[in-house]
Parts: sequence; C-alpha cells; structure tokens
Amino acid sequence: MVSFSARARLSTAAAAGDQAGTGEVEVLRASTPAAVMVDPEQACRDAVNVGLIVHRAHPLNCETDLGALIGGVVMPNARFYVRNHFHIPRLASPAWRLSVRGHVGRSLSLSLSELRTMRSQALVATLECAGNGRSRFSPPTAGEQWRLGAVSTAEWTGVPVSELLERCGPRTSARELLFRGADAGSVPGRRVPVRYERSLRLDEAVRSGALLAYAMNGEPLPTRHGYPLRLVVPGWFAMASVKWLTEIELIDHEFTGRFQTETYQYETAAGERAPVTRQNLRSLIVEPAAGERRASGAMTIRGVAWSGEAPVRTVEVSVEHGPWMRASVVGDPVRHAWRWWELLTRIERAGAVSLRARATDEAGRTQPGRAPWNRMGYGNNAIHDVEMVVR
Ligand SMILES: Nc1nc2c(c(=O)[nH]1)N[C@H]1C(S)=C(S)[C@@H](COP(=O)(O)O)O[C@H]1N2
Ligand SMILES: [Mo]
Repeated sequence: MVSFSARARLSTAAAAGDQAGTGEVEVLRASTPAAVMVDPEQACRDAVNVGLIVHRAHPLNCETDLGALIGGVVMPNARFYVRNHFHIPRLASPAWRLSVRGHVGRSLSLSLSELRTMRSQALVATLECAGNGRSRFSPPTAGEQWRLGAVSTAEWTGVPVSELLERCGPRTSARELLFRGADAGSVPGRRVPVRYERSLRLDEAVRSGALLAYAMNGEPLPTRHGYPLRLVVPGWFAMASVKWLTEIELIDHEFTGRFQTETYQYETAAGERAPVTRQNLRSLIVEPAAGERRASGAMTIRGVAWSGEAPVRTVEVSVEHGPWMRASVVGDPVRHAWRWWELLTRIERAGAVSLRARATDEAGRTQPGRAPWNRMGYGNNAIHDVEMVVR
C-alpha cells in the first residue's frame, strides 16, 4: 500500500478514541472514519494458533480446516475463514454510527444499541469466497490461491435490510443500496485509496433476505468479521457481505466500483464478462481427508453441500470412478446453510483410492467435472476428488 500510509504505534490508540494497550496500529490520512486498525502481526498469530491456514498476513487472508468441523453445523468464530482486501479496522462502538442516506424519505443515523432494539432475525447461512478453489484452475489464475476452505457457516443475528427500508422509506428513484465498509487502501490503477464497497438492487436485497448482522454464533461480531455491523447476503458469494459497515446510500443508478464492476466478474478468455452473484452448487468431501490412511472394509465418507441457486437435492459419491452411489443428506434443510451428507460403503481393495462427490440441485443442475475457466478464477465448483489410502 503506497498512498495509504499506516504508522505502526503500539498502544497509543487512545488518541483515536479506542482503549489503549491493545496493540492497535493507527492509520493516518485514511479516507475512512474511526481509522484504527488491528495489529496485522497479532491477527496473523491468532489465526495460526487456532489452526487456520494463512495465505497472507497483511491483509489477513486465511482459510479454515474443514476437517476440524466434522459433525458441527456452524464453524466456531475463531476458525471461520477470513478474507480481507485491506487492513482490519477496529471500530469503537460508542462513536460508531450507521448512516443511511441518499434517495430516502428519511435519513437515519443509528447506533449499535438502536439497531439492537429493531426487529431482528437469526439465520444460519454459509459464506463462501468467490475465489474458493481457485488454486485448482488450470491454467492458474492470479489472486489468493485458496484451496477449498474459504467457506464457513455461522448463525447470524441482526436487522433485516427490509426492516431498514421500512424505516428510511426509499424514494421511487432509489434503485440500489450501496454498502460502504470502513476499510480502504490503494488498488492498481487508482491514485487515491478506495473503500471496500458494493451495491445490491433493492429487490435483490429484499428477496435474498439480506441481514445487517451484529452477532455471529451468538457473540458480538469478532473484529475481523466486521465488528460492529456487517451485511450478510444469504446465497450470494461472500464478496456481497460487506464488513465494517458505516454507511448505506440509496442510489438511483447502477453502482460501478472496484469490487463491483472491475473485480468479481467472470471473464472468459475472449474477454466476455458477467458479474459474480449467487453461490454455485457445490459439495466437498471432508472425511476421509486427502492422503488419509484407513483400514479396508466398512468406510464412512462424509462432507458438506450447499448452493445459492436451487436447493441441494442429492449428493452422490463414486469410489475409484465406479457408479455414483447416493449419500444421505443429514438434518433439516436450512435454505442457505450447508448440509452434511454421509455414505456408508465398503472398500476392500488396498492402495490409493480416489473418492469423488457431486451434488445435484432441485433445478436438475449437477456439478461439472471441470468448472469454466475464467480470468480471475471465480466460482470453481468442479467435482471434488480426494485420494486416500486403504491398507
Ligand atoms: N469491508 C469489507 N467487506 C468484505 C471484504 C473486505 O475486504 N472488506 N471482503 C469480502 C469478501 S471477498 C469475502 S469472501 C467476505 C469474507 O468474510 P469473512 O472474512 O467474515 O469470512 O467478506 C467480504 N466483505
Ligand atoms: Mo471473497
């Protein structure tokens, strides 16, 4: 980062209105409010300590170890994957406000405690980074080389965006909601720092059940996941779920911005573009893990499956490229949460054994053997295969 100068100063955050002594780094000349950021080294150490796989320390980008989840529906907050474009801002809740303005009948400035008194909702939703599985594209694409753990599920609690719309009364001219995060930094081709910001059409925000979340698995949002308030857009790839919200502007046009129309576009080799929106249909094998050794005989194969389009209908597993066998999907369906599936089978032959799993949705779509290559490496929902060893 060049023009976004950060000055590392331990424990002098009091100047910026936060508690002192917690190792924050003060950010100078930021175009954002309350610009105190989390010490990147500390954030990275914390991630490593809980077993996250760190791809980059600053900005912090790390994926979960799905094997650590077996059986659980939600990922504990400490192990939830983290995807950041810039530093992690530390927003102090007494001073923080959510401002709602633009093409509205009534502008709002809401404190966290005011938001907490509004109609709330809790929902379990899976967030998946659009770049999850990018490292499996061939030829390789630029960007964070995620394996398959840039996906996690949590119970989110907050105020439905529809409730906020009722309060502010969109004018008939309003087309999109523009969500602005407090984080910013320099990006290629721009001379001034840009903020992380994305828009959603009003109808999409309502139809998706988008939530202004202040709690994650029953706890206040952790700093790195957007404290004090983030957007959660169920069923959408997680770039839509803007963290560290400070402002929502209702606008009368289509937003174009770095993270809206420059990135998060599927771009073919021929240069054709389409925006990244909903999650693709996907299933992952969690158990056995790649390279795991198991005794021959009875074997349980387990994994998770989810989709942002039509609900998952079936998951099938194939052993050594044999016939597809139907797994049983466990638990009650929750529309935008992953579900566990399992198959009990027998594998007698010793040696390296390949396992594959594929999901099919209610609209009849099935995961492809190979996902369409695109320049920025998004949406790789190719059938997952795992090679294990039978003794
Ligand atoms: N303000 C802000 N919001 C953001 C991002 C960001 O860099 N800044 N990254 C987005 C992307 S690409 C993803 S995948 C998710 C990751 O959310 P998590 O870190 O809570 O897992 O946040 C989204 N929201
Ligand atoms: Mo992402």
